[in-house]
Amino acid sequence: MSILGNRVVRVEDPRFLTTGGTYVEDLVLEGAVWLTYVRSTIAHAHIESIDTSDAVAMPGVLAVFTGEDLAELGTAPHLLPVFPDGMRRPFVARDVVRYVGQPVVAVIAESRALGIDAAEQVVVDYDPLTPVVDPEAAARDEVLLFPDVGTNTVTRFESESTADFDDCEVVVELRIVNQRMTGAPIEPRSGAAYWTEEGRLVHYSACQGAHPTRDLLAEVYGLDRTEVRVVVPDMGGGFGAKSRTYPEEVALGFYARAVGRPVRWTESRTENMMAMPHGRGQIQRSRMGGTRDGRITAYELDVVQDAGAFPLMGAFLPMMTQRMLNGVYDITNVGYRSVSVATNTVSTTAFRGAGRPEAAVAVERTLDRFAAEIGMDPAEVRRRNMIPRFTEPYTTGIGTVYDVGDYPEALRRALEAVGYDKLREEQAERRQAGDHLLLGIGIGVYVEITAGGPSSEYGAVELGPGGRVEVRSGSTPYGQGHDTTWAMIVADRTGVPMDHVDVVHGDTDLVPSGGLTVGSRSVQLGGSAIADATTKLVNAARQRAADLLEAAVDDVVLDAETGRFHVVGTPATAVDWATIAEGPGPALVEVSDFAAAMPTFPFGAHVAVVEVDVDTGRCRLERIVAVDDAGTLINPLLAEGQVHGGLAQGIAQALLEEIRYDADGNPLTTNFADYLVIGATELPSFEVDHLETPTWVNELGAKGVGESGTVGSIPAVYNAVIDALSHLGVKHLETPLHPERVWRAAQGVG
Ligand code: MCN
Repeated sequence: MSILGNRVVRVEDPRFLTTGGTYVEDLVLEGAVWLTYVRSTIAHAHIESIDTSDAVAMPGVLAVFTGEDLAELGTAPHLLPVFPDGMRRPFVARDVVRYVGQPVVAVIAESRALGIDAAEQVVVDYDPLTPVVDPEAAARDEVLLFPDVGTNTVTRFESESTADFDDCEVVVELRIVNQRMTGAPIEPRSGAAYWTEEGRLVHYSACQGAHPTRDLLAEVYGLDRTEVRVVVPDMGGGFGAKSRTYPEEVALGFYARAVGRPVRWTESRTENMMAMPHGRGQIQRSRMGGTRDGRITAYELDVVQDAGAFPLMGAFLPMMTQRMLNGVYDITNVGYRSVSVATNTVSTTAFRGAGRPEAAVAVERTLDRFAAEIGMDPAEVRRRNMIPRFTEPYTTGIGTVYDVGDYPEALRRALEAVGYDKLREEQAERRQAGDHLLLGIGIGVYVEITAGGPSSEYGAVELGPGGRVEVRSGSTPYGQGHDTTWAMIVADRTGVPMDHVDVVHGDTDLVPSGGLTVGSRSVQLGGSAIADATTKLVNAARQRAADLLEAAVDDVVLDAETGRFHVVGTPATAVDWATIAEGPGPALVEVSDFAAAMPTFPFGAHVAVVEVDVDTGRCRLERIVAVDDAGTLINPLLAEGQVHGGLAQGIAQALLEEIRYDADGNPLTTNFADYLVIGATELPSFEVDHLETPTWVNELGAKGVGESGTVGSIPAVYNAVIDALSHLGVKHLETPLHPERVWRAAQGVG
């Protein structure tokens, strides 16, 4: 029996739960000194002068650097070549600051405490410029962040056609704000760097991909990739925000060279909230039209994406929103336009779901509005417009090709599990009785795209002494449980017990290549690479077993239950992996750079049940049923864990969390008192179920699951709250649906 598909507990956990992980901050680096940044306190200004003399004079301060000192590094490379060159970010600000939190001065000191004290002695004189914080205002180009570029527009994405609403009987329009969020990883950004005597740069980083960081450092420092070693030790979460190693950290090598010592940096929580790039920040205008009997015939979306001060991944994400525009619906008459604009706020980047939750929110929320307008049950409108089950590639109205899907079944299961009809009855009864606790039921059916970016990943397996197998993976985990997952794949194909499998990742000297752990791509690409390499290892081992058994290789089989090779029909005479490892011949090593033909499209249906107190505006999520399909599951326990985390972050977006700035660009949410990170007390027990529709895109049949929980839950909870208030005439609200906003709507006060 295969181990795949079993609820195997994580092999990582005994270590995490006992001796603890080793994070960048835990590394012992002899002679290391600390980097502290003086950060801009103003959103948009000319730097008139910087006085570092008092800081420099402090005992224990090794050096103080301004942007001028770092001029030789130039500006940070753009993520994408389409971004205007004039919008590149300096490592430390020069002449102009463009967001609160931008590094202005770097202090290198013997201790962290000393660095903080010295940074406070630095005096920066600013001459304020008008800030532009609202992306819709920025799109008007009245205030420019980069006058030389001549526009705040970073990039645009548009569909070839526009939607035609002429024949629609009913048209609804919404303005939807996907507010700024932060990933709030337990471990903030953290890095350390030093130069070896041979001139190699060694850089430790809490980042979502060792190799992309290596390549970035090689580019910035003009080094060959072999001259850079990046190590990602244990890591306390990333949620997309650590998919790029940012200029603050990239410059560590510069400081280390300048002071001739290892330099380390771990930002504070406030710095993390203020200066680690945020997620979302997408304003949408949606328009949906159709017939009074529930057929949707036209749909379009206009997007303004807040890119923040210097464009990063966030500026690109409207492209992902465009690709997922249709959601699960068969609508051919569609249109899409987006503009990504620079504002005087910290940059935006990926955050769990990265452009796909935005698409799901738009279509699911607008569909609910359409259903309300025609007076039809929203579940019924969904059924009438859904793409039917398909197993061959399906091209949507916007032109995206999906792999496999069974959306009607996901919805059917979720509605059945939640007891939809009974809930509707209860809702009607409560309304009739004038209950102050209103019941709301919301549906979010979604399809999302995983491995939507670079489509290949590295994996290698090596047979070692005693029959142990070492896996070398190009993926960098930060909470997903890859060690367990990879060990299961190897165990399944070889019969080698999981505890005889050692997994190596996150070190560019030990693993030659690798990509980012983003877009829920690791299992389908990295897992497939390891599966592929393992199959090759079995074949190579079979040859060696044949020699040892003095048999023809075609007659030798592996019993994957016991991990022993034998001649067909004579299992009593067998050789095990340990014997094969002894040789003769060199160690058996197999490598795979697995490339997928296309991304995969996980899907699901979430149903949320909320109770809204009409007197206080408080929304309590009572239940959430999540039916998710990530194809064949390697480990349902871990996949469920991923869904749980995703649900929490999606629910948080609907109800609680929001990064806010005032009109001058001052961040208002710089700690966990202001930014309401969701906790267990705000969450019910999740009711999760899985469909498993294998994809044909990879041999494992696996799609990604790391972000699905977020994509489905935001619209489900969002729709549930509006549904609770709908009989009071409330048609739409913005998220997060915090008590004041809900109370005002319920009471009809503006
Ligand atoms: N899995 C499975 N079967 C599948 C797919 C996945 O059993 N068909 C399980 C595997 O155990 C695997 C895990 O789910 O280890 C996640 O796999 P996958 O969906 O391939 O996602 P990635 O490993 O590429 O993780 C990336 C994804 C993203 S993009 C974000 S953001 C995210 C997330 O994972 N951030 C996280 N999960 C997180 N979990 C933690 N703890 N912390 C974060 O910051």
